Amino acid sequence: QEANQIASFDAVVIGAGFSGMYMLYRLREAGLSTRVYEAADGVGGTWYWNRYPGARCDSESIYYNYTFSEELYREWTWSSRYPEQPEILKYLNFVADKFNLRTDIQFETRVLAAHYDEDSKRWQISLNDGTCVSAKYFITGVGCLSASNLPKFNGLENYKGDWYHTGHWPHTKVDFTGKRVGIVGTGSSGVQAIPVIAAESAHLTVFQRTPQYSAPARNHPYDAEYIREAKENFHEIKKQIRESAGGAPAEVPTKSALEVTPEERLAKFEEAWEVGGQGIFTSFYDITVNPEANEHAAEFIRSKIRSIVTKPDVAEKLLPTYFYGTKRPIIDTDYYETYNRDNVSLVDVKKNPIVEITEKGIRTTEGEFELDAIVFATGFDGMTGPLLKMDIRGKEGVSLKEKWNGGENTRTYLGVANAGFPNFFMITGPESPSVLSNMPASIEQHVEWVSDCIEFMEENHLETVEANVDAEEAWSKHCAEVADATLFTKADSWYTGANIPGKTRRFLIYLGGVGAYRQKCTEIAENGYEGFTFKKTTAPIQG
Ligand code: NA7
Repeated sequence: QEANQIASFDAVVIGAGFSGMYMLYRLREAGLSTRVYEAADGVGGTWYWNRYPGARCDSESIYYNYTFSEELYREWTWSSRYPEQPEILKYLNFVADKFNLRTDIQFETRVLAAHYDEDSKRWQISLNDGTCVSAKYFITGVGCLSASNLPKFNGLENYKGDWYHTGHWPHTKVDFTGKRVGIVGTGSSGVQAIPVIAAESAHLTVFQRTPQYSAPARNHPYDAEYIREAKENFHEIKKQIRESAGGAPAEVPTKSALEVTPEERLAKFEEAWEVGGQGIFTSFYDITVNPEANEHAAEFIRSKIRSIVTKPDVAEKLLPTYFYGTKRPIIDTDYYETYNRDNVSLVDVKKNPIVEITEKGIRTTEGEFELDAIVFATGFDGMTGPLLKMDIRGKEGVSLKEKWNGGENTRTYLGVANAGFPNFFMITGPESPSVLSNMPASIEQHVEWVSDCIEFMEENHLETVEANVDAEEAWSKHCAEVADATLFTKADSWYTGANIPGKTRRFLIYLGGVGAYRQKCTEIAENGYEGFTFKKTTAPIQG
């Protein structure tokens, strides 16, 4: 036991977002003493930090919530199809209040390290206040997109204006009225923020490296009848969420984009465009696997950009060329339309890269742009970033970083466990469906699987569980094979790690679908947790 150890728990969970909150709820139900550590001063995770103008969800709200409690589902009412960040944060606070979760969450506390002690068979968890706690089970609910990426631009320290990162937005209102603002990055965050900042600021300069495909969200308030029906159909919705490929009810495409007539194809794309949301992505089953099918969807969106953006030279700069959908497909509210405003200009930083940040603004090879404020919408070190920010060490003192060998060898068993790391579980870790699904659906599945496994261990007086090396290798290989059959691996995106200089390129998301993945995990548990090794308690059994 370490000198500064102040407490011991059955389980320690990191993060009080969707994952950590539900994990706490389940472990409490199972009678385990549990402590959640959260760096922020409130619950919400992603929805606590990402407060930038225009931040909203791009999964439909009636599916983007918990389904473990029918009472909760009936008590909460979403205002619109794609609610804004404050409403989602309010929902998560509502959940924390309803289930009285805060009493077991320690806020403003960051976990720096977690080391497995082979003698006591417990995790020693070090906190940023210099203390340490121990736990039998160590569970991360740190999300896939919580380690923000601020590229190393020369001279940022000299900049006299204000600068922000979308993933760590201040909690006080940022007022861009009358200001010349620059925004770097046109991923989902940039595309959501650009129209809102453009409307508020004197001038907005967008620094774009890769043009993006985006489709209209067509967000709208829900009417009472729609909400009533959703609540009435709770059980059916829950079943569909759990069995679907993407974690939300959706029409399953049965046709190839190449087997229909050009008129039929166009009609299908037009319909998806009118309905709004991610419909083009799922309009035909081969959009993300067949380059020719993909090109039809890509060209459809390019034709929309040409028709929306009135200045042909600007429209030309906005035309994407990569395989549609292989970077996260974006949905927007007036994104392309914003380039028709007189106070918005677009700078192509692939052609004219950013050289440095100066005292007054951003200098590209084209010249200096004077700016009163800069917004970095430059994304995250996805999937592995949040886990590798901590010093997690398993057996023989081997760290996760060493095991994964800088990304060369990132492998997990089912995205939930790691060989060499007993009693350590990751919620939506690398090689689970995670970010290519409706997140709350994937989170609930993982949390339930992990808490079932823990309950199984407690009932059977088992001391440790650990993934087997061969099971892990087979899962990792399977993940890669599924991904290699698609076009996803070809894009420079945070999906592949290509957005972080020096990061090994690997596709760390399981693409077999949420329903199939759930079935696989359930089967594994039913077969006595195939691929895992349990060890019995050697010490006298207590209580
Ligand atoms: P993304 O999708 O990773 O977008 C980041 C953007 O920043 C993207 O346009 C990048 O261009 C750009 N970027 C990154 N580094 C640079 C540098 N050095 N210079 C210029 N431009 C740069 O992050 P988001 O926050 O928008 O979205 C993340 C996820 O959150 C999203 O997918 C949803 O799942 C929710 P690039 O395309 O790499 O050329």
